[in-house]
Order: sequence, then C-alpha cells, then structure tokens
Amino acid sequence: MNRKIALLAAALAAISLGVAAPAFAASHARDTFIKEQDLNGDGSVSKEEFKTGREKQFAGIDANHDGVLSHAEYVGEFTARLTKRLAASTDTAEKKEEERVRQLRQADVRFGVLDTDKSGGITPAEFEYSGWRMFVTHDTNKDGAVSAADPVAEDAN
Ligand SMILES: [Ca+2]
Ligand SMILES: [Ca+2]
Ligand SMILES: [Ca+2]
Repeated sequence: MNRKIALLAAALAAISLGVAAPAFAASHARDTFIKEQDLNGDGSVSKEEFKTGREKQFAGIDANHDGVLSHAEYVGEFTARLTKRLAASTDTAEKKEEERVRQLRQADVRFGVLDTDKSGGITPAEFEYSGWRMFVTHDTNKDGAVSAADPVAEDAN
C-alpha cells in the first residue's frame, strides 16, 4: 500500500469511527435501559412494566414516605448506589474519587432538571414526566415498548 492510500484509509477509518461511536453509545444506553426496566425478562420493556418500575423506584427513593423526593433523598439514594458500584470497581483510588465527584455533580444537575417547578422536591408527576420522556426517546419505532427492535437514535445517550 502506498503512503497516500494508507493515509486515506486511516482518514476513512477515523470518519467511520466518528459516526459509529455515538450510535454505539446510544445502543448501550438503550440496552442498559432494557436491562434495568425489563421486569419479566422477555427482552422488551412494556409501558406497564416501566410504570410499575418507576413507581417502585420512586417509593425506594422517598425515604420519609411523604410522597415527594427531597434533594437529600434523591442524592442520598444515588450516593448509596454509587458507593457500592465504586467499591466493586478496580480503578485506582484517585480515579474513583474523580468519578465520585463527577457523578455527584451530575446527580445534583439531574435533581434540578427533574424538579421542573424548582420547588426543591420532585413530585410523582415530575418523576413520571421525566420517565416517559426517557421511554419515548428509546421507543424509536413507536410501538409502545422498548426492545432491541428499536433503532437507536444517533443523538440519544
Ligand atoms: Ca418485559
Ligand atoms: Ca420524601
Ligand atoms: Ca419499540
């Protein structure tokens, strides 16, 4: 192979990688979504399954059972899961700390997004709204279920 062709091949490889990477990330996100929400294990997340799962999740986060997720409850529940995940990770202590800080910052941002009316608490309606937006994003073929049959949207992540 002469040098020009080799350069061209490398450039083409870089381009196709650039196109493939977001799709891969999106399909990874879809598959994680299915793994987390597919309660009966048939590989597809129905609307009913998703609704049941989200209600359970809400109840699990609402530690004081007042029907609203406070910032402390939301971040606290996330921190507990994050701590478990980091404990199982083989990364260096330094990397884990970096990841912990980054993830907690993201959880803080997510709380702000979920709390659409900025009341300082997430209501069931707010939680449901964000859930359905996520469901609709993944259900790209609009058949009312999220499965591997849904082509991944390039901009979903
Ligand atoms: Ca299912
Ligand atoms: Ca609460
Ligand atoms: Ca679908």
